[in-house]
Amino acid sequence: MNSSPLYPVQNQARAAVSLDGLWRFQFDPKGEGTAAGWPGGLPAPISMPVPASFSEFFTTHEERDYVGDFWYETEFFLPENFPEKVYLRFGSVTHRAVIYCNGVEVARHEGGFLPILADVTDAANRGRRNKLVVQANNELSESTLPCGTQKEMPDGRKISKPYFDLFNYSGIQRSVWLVGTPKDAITDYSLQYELDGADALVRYTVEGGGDRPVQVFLVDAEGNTVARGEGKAGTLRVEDAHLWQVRNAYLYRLVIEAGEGYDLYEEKVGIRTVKIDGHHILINGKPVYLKGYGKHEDADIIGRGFSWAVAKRDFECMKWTGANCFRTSHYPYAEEWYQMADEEGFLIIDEVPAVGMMRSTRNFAAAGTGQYTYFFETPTVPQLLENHKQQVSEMIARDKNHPSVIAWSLFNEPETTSEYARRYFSKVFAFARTLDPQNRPLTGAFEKNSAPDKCRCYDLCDMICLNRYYGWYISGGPEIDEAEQKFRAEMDKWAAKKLDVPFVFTEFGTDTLATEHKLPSVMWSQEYQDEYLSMNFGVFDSYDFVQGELVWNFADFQTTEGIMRVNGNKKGVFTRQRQPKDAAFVFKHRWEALPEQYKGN
Ligand code: CKX
Repeated sequence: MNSSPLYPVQNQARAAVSLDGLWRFQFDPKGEGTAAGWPGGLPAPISMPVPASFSEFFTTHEERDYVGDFWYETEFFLPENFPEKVYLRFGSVTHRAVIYCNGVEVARHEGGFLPILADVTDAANRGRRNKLVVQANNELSESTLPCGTQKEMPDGRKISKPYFDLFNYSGIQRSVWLVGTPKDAITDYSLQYELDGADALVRYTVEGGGDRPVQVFLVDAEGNTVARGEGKAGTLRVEDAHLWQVRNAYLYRLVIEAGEGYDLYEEKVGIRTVKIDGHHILINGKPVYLKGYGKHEDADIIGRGFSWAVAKRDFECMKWTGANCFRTSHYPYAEEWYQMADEEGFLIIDEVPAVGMMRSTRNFAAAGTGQYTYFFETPTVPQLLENHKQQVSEMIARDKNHPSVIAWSLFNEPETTSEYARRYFSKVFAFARTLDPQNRPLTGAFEKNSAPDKCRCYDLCDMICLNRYYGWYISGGPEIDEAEQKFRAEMDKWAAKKLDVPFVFTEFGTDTLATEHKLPSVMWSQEYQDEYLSMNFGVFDSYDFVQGELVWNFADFQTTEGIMRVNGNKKGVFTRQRQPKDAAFVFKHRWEALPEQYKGN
């Protein structure tokens, strides 16, 4: 992000015009575009919808699996009477981008899952159409997030070799806005909550607005102003506060005004506290057991592109199973997901795109084998660390005001058994601890190699998240009883450590084909998925410190091709078309019966 993290709004002081629609697009396999003058306009473009991943539209391997530079282009009209400052705001461009307005570079950004704000006040012409060109690139490396590499084929074409288990979808996958603000705009705000009997104290800070007087109003759902503050920092007392609760959300509107209507920013906010107390995760002082999913932004045709329709269906399916939480595995999602979670009372573990920190293109198979790849011992680590910190800070800046966000996940399944990893993650955690005004818990998801007697990093976490596949990658099918013994043996070792933190399973699951039934069960059948789940539930229920279960995955999703992937990862509880497998009914049965405060005493 290049400055203000605020989501675009439209009001008497600000403009927000959507630039979503049909753009133009061109591949640049030799990386010649910049020298050939493409920043001023593309020579031979085809049409391309925005937002969407480009891959799923094409009918050839070369286009679908394309790796390298690619360009987008569109025009926008800038009205004469638009507010003084003019920005282009991209929800994200994957994985990196240079933005040009009328041929002039206005922004560049590393990282494919967080916003880019380009100031085009000088570059854009009022009363005219303006050309907007984006140079993007989707190559992976060990110094950028997520991690991976590419392979050059005999014909010179590159293909992606991710160290992670999701298709390397790329493009302009989130909405693009033309944003207008006053010159001394409000650029950010932060909130902290404290409950005082039936009242709530809301501490706020506001940035921007120049020297103008700032006023802050809190307006309830009926439109009544319930608290008012003056100045750029202050405390609002909300009498008899209506709290935002798990699966029972209540949202106020926070209105910030600088000067007399000079600038106005407003957003929905929810009053709630988040705290870890021993083994418990407390929301508003009450323990909550996390029930839900590891997800992906992934759907037919649009790939990783944001769609309100897909998000709506996903929330309806999640609610139907009785879930209350999801992890944004393995990257921060489009902001609209968090807005919907705020409305629905869902809890989010928000994850930075630190996935693939183990040098393996099949790390799911390597996990648990003890394989060690010296990942944190290479010369590119300092640059990786800088990128990691940058993305943690952009994620927290973007998402800090969402009541749905209850924890920050700083990695998924890295190597954690060496002193090098320990040094690396100590720095990431120490940095992250300085960023969140609400001091939400920090965590990360550990795979099986991060065993209780080997892992050097678990004590950095306020809550320990485990990804475990006993009965799938380890001792599957006829060996499921042995899987359970091994699983319990590991859990006993964690128990023996007497760690005073909650544990949450952030992954467990089996690949299951929706077409496959077999009695007695075999691996990949729906019957096996159900048997595996009941074994896992038995283990979760035996340990008080297990305070949540997020199954892998909400829905089947696309991955790189391979002998262990049948047109993608099939661990979905729902199909990729969001229809239930048998397991969805198993979860519905269990989660509807489990009280929100399960294991709360
Ligand atoms: N965890 C043993 C990371 C996810 C994968 C999942 C899987 C692995 C398992 C690690 O991104 O999809 O293999 O299903």
